[in-house]
Amino acid sequence: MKRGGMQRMRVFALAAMPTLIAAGYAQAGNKVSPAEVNYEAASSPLANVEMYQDINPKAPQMTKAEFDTARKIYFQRCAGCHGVLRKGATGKPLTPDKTITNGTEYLKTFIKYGSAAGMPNWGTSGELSDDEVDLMARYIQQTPPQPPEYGMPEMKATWKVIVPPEQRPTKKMNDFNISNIFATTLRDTGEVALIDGDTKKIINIVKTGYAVHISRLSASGRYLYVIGRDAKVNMIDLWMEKPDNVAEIRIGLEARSVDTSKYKGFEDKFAIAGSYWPPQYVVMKGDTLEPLKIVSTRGMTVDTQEYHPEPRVASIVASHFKPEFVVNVKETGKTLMVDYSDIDNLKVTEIGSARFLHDGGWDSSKRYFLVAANKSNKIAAIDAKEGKLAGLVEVGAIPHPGRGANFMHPKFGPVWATGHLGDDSIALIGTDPTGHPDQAWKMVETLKSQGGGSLFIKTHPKSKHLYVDNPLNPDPKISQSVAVYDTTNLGGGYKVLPIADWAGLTDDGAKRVVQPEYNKAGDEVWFSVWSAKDKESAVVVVDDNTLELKAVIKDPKLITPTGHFNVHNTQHDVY
Ligand code: DHE
Repeated sequence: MKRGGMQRMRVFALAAMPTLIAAGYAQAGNKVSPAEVNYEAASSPLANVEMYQDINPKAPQMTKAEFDTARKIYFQRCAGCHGVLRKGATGKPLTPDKTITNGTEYLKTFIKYGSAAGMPNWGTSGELSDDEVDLMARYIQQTPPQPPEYGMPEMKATWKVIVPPEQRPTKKMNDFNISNIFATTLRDTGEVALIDGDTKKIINIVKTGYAVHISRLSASGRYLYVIGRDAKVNMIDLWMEKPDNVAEIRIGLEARSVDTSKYKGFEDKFAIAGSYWPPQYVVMKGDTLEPLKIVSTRGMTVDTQEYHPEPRVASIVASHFKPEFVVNVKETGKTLMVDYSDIDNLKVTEIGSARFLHDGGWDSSKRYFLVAANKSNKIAAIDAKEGKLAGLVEVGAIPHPGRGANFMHPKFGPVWATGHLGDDSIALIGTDPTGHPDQAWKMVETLKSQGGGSLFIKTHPKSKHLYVDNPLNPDPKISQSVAVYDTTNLGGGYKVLPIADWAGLTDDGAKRVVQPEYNKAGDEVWFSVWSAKDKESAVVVVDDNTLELKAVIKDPKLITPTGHFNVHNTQHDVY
């Protein structure tokens, strides 16, 4: 199998596709775009986990060695869309009741040629050989192997307090302007770069988990929590002379989200992390990461009310209104308001909205959390004060806001914006039920963007600009640039900034421009220019007043930069 993964856009050989396939899945509706497949087909850490082979006499035979090879490929290529237990998510369910009925030959054609509904052409694109296609067609007829569970003993076994709280500094021991530090994800090296936002110099490169995903700040702004796809949480103390890890733990086998308690009286007290596998979340001590309470998210889906065995934990945020974490569960389509004021007698309010919940952010008042139910093409607005669903808004195809963007619309008052992975629209949603009740939880306007494949959108209370990236757009002109709107003149369209060109990279990397992030003052915007591990990447800083290039940060250690998190803006949820 060739490895190119995220860096290589797959060719969709629809012309060569047999009619049976075109008829089969195209009719099923719910098309999956190539950008989406590319986005979700990242390798899962579960590829390296040993699993039990359950022999099903009705399925084609496989040796243990064949089963293990196929399982690896499945978790590297397929699990992101079809699910760990093959129950289906973005991709169709691949459970034996369906696959055995289809039979090996049908499945082989499907895997080799792909489908009009978005299944990649794994065979004709050269990613899988004919033998591997045959192997996978037989594998998906076997009983799905279940990865092991991961409870308190496993967590405790990986938990390390590198510097105990009593040995940590009692005051800030460095001269950095901590609130303007950026934590930049170095995705493929499993590290974060801590970059001084004032001088643009790298302070430290800190080892974290595999394919590190996001960073979040403690309420005080002192501790930075980083989570990797392998579910490793690292805690970095920004008061140290050279900020570095002070504690770490592995909270599961695969994960994406972490946050910390922010309600008055609970600042820095708790951390929480949610995992994809096992489907659960864990509340930890904020200063040591000691695991305190693990809660499973397995349960019924919001719509058909059927049992789902692997509802993954997507975004988590800390409420500013109550001592609660807002935990968004993907496959069940439910938001859990987890009250951390008494974790021995845990109270959880379950708010149903729509499947498959992913990422989101607060409105400008920080009372409402807007979360993308991406396969339902909806945004759910969760009222953190009342603990209920405030609205469910129909938007474009596969909304992907990151944290979204809040600004004052000249006509409709406060709005929150999201871009989309599946189309070229930007949805503006009214968020002020008191001042603008007619617009609240409605899509008041859509803007046209450069194209689909957008992941992140950003503005700042002090800026009149709205930046929209398109890193997964198949056209390099679009994926390597960013569109900027003037929020005081939305009818004026957008200006395109050639961010990747400004980076001045000489090789032929993908140079995807990803995730706008403001500095603390709100007068600079940082972007990653993301190329493969063996290519040069960079961080480009734009002057928000002039929309001109301000700085390019390059370093041989800046390998695969993706997200960046400004301390002040992440700590205070400024976006
Ligand atoms: Fe992310 C946020 C899951 C692929 C960069 N990503 C999130 C969140 C989730 C998630 C659940 C919300 C966390 C929160 O707020 O608590 N991401 C996933 C996936 O499941 C997916 C689709 C595939 C995978 O296998 O991981 C995926 N994500 C990516 C990427 O390919 C990106 C572009 C590059 C990378 O670093 O891997 C990427 N995701 C990000 C970033 C955020 C994020 C930068 C945080 C945005 C923010 O502003 O807070």
